[in-house]
Amino acid sequence: MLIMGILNVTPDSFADGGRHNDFDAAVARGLEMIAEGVDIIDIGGESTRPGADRVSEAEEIQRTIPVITELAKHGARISIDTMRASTAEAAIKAGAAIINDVSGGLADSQMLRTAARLQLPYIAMHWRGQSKDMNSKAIYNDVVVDVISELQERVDAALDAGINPSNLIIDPGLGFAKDAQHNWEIIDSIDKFVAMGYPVLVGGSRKRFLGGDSPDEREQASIELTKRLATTGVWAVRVHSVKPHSEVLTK
Ligand code: PMM
Repeated sequence: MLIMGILNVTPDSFADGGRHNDFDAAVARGLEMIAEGVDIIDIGGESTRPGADRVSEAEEIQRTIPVITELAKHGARISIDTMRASTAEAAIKAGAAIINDVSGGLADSQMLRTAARLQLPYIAMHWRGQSKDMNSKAIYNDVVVDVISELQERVDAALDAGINPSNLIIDPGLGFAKDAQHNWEIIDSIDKFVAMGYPVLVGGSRKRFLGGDSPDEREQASIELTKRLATTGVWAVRVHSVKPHSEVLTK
């Protein structure tokens, strides 16, 4: 299982916001992750925590592109965490190799076609709407059945847009329009997502459903989750700390 290290270059992300919001600190953290053996560095300039406001395209590009350019020079495999086709394209030009779109192509009508044209891996996450009001959309008949069917719609849209099936990666979107119970039900049935036939990425690290009062208190639960997912056929986990997660994978 691969480790995707989170590098949010945002002043307001829920877990590490404010700590890496300048260029030097972001690059330093990226280099540290490379030294720790990270497989992919996921760089984002727009917070998606519940209730977050959107940032402008210019701001998103200004935050992420210099950091991508610098870390790509050091040989890092980089994904760009963006819902915007324009930002994705700029990031790819700067050296990113994967597009991580939390909206699965729903936020920007140009995204799927852009990803198809760029012929690079594209991560489609399950999403029901912008972070501002996503918590009100956490209503399901059967969360596993519903999320799989909505994710399958995004898979079909991606393939229709010309994305090569070998470039498609799926993600159930833990914490996005889902309450704690929903997230745990998805984790309990993660094999059903794996059975959809595409590599599965899971991003649970330090999210609220893990319990605890602060993101740091959720660290231990995050590591436990990685340990649990390691034997399920999941392709990669998206995590804040790299070393503790790679350690449980090698044990
Ligand atoms: N979660 C966040 C942001 N981007 N991307 C994917 N593919 N999957 C996720 O679960 C995901 C994501 C929110 O967490 P953050 O604020 O720590 O980045």
